[in-house]
Amino acid sequence: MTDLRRRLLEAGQAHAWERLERLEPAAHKRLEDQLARLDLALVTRLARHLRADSRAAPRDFEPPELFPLRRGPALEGRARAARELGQELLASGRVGFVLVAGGQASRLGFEAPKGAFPIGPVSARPLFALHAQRLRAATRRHGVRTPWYVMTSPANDAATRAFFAQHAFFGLEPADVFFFAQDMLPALDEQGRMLFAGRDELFLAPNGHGGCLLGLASSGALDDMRRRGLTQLSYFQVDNPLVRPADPLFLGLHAEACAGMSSKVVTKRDAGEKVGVLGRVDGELACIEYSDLPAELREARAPSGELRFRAGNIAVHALTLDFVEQVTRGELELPWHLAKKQMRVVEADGRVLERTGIKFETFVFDALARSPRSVVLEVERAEEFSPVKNKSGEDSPASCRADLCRLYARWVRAAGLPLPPADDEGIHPLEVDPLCAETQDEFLARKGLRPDVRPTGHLYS
Ligand code: UD2
Repeated sequence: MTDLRRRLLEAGQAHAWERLERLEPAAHKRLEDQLARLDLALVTRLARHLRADSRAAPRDFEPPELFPLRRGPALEGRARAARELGQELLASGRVGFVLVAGGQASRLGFEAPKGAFPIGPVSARPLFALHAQRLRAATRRHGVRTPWYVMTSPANDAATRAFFAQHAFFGLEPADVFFFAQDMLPALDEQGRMLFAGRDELFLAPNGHGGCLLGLASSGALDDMRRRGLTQLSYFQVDNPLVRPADPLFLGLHAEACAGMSSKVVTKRDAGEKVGVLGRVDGELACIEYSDLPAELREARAPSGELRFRAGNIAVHALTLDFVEQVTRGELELPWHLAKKQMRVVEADGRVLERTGIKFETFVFDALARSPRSVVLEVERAEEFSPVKNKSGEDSPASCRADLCRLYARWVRAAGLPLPPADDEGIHPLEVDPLCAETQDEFLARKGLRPDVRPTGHLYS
């Protein structure tokens, strides 16, 4: 008890001790347990960081070197060799898959885990199911297991596990799905004092998707990966149903370059699109988040008229297991990103107030700077990126479903198959199950395809 008091005082959190002393026994025990589990040294560092937060704008920001989408014969030759290498890696069962699904779907106004959101334009399959189909497709194509490491957060962990169980793991082997919850960190007020969500409860917030690196280590996932003989990880986030986690080209380019961490990018839609951009910051590869990119860089144009900084981050990375182990060994402290928010907090006397609080997050792409080598692969947006983020407008369920239908309509047209009637917006309601095909070439190679004609549209599976 006195030890906790001493540690709280040393950490500048005397108010937490005073609150504890005023609580009745059951509540006292609850808060005491929570405080005892806290890494107070980390809280002290966060509070210090708050006082010293003066992230300077990058001095020198250059576009990254890309493995481009439009390739001449030499690069096409490299791409072919890389594809073969990627296929070998997949077929020898060396690749594991990491999904980050810890965030809340609050911008979508959806109460369940975001992965449970129904997105298939014809099948209404949820995001988790579409990702699972892609892993099943990889299993079928390469004849290997596709271990899947799914990061949740304490807020959605139970619901996520229940959703998988309720859907029989979407046809995957339950033994190949490994859930782990990311850590939570206390939110602080502007003076660096911890805030409370209840009289006997700290205000905790997820530590950002950068937390997945430490989470992989602390949950035992890295040990599991070693036991399975994995060497490469394919990282993706839950909100993009077009993501291709088992892409031989990307995995092959990454392995061939002996890179620690690599990324896929698309050309930004416009200067204002809310994606981070990849670039070299004072010589080091980095992703600058949209909210941190100064307006003159955001709007800057190359002589061709294109955006100068257009390499939009689609949050798809390849990482070697060695690299993840190296960055998580000892003290990995990725830079902290602070988010100032109005928070509903509970004072010691029980009053509920709106106060300004600060949440602390780390971002996985900040690990790029630690990777001695890295590949930045440019991909076609229409084929690989259409995230579900907002309730309406851009990057919404409606825009995402329309993007999926447009892509599949191209394949169906190229195959000379009939299209279902278009709706008022000119969209043909169509869906191709990843188990049927993940690219136009695969679709065209399938013989005797016939759609399942449903009231909602045509489904190829
Ligand atoms: C992210 C990128 C942005 C761009 C875009 C592409 C960040 C900060 N920004 O923007 O640069 O690439 O994606 O779609 O990443 N998550 C967790 N735990 C957390 C926080 C997030 O698991 O504590 C997951 C979340 O479930 C989602 C992903 O990380 O799958 C991205 O999080 P976001 O939706 O907050 O990021 P966003 O869309 O602002």
